[in-house]
Amino acid sequence: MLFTKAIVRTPAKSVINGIDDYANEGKPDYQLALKEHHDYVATLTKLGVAVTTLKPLEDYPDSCFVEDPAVVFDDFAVITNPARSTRQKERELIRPAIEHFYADKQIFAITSPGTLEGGDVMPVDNDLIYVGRSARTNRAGIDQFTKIAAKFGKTVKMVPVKQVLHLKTGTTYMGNNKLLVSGEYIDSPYFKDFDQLRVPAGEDYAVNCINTGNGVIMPAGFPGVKGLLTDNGFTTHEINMSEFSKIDGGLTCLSLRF
Ligand code: CIR
Repeated sequence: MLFTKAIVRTPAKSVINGIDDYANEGKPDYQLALKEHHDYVATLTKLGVAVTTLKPLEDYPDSCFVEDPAVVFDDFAVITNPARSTRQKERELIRPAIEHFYADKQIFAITSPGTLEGGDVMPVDNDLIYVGRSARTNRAGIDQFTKIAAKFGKTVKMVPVKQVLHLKTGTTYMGNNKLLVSGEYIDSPYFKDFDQLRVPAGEDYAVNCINTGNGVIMPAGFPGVKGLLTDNGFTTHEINMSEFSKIDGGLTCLSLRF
């Protein structure tokens, strides 16, 4: 197993008003989003992950995307500083759950003018962490994060994010030097040392996958990516993500994994 625990937050009814900067496919259906979220939790659980489910927060439409307000590692956690005003308070609201699991460990925080969202943080093996410089994560945020990570022997490499929301909207790490890449990250010099699994055109959304170490969770309906993963020796588990994709959310965004 690459992680044994996960924190998720049930979508609130307000999820229909989540930020939609990219997808432009209409509003999510609340009931269907709930069902998809339920299937997500069930799949994690089936794969041996102990899932903690936090209560929905009506005042925060994007609060089910718990990956963004915190970043968690084995030995420390960081409360981030989401860039968009409607997501700012999520940092305070995730804190109690982080304090619960990191009671005997150090918890840090990114502060203004630094901004950083967890969707931009992609740890790989060997104590190396890639962090996207995006519309949501700025230089000051990355500088703060780099200093925190250095205390734990981790190196941060900054990668520009130009065409997608977060770094992990464009690439996710599958372990063993295998990197799923789409769009701007295909053959990118930033990732030249990885064994790149190139997502076929038209299936970019499915680049955002989770390797549990016990099977890869991927969005349903992307046969090219499924084939790519299967050919590389991964067992896949598909989840319908139709409603979260309408508000730019991928699989990784829906959990904190540690
Ligand atoms: C947002 O725009 O903030 C949300 N609608 C989607 C957040 C997706 N999070 C992620 O990729 N880690």
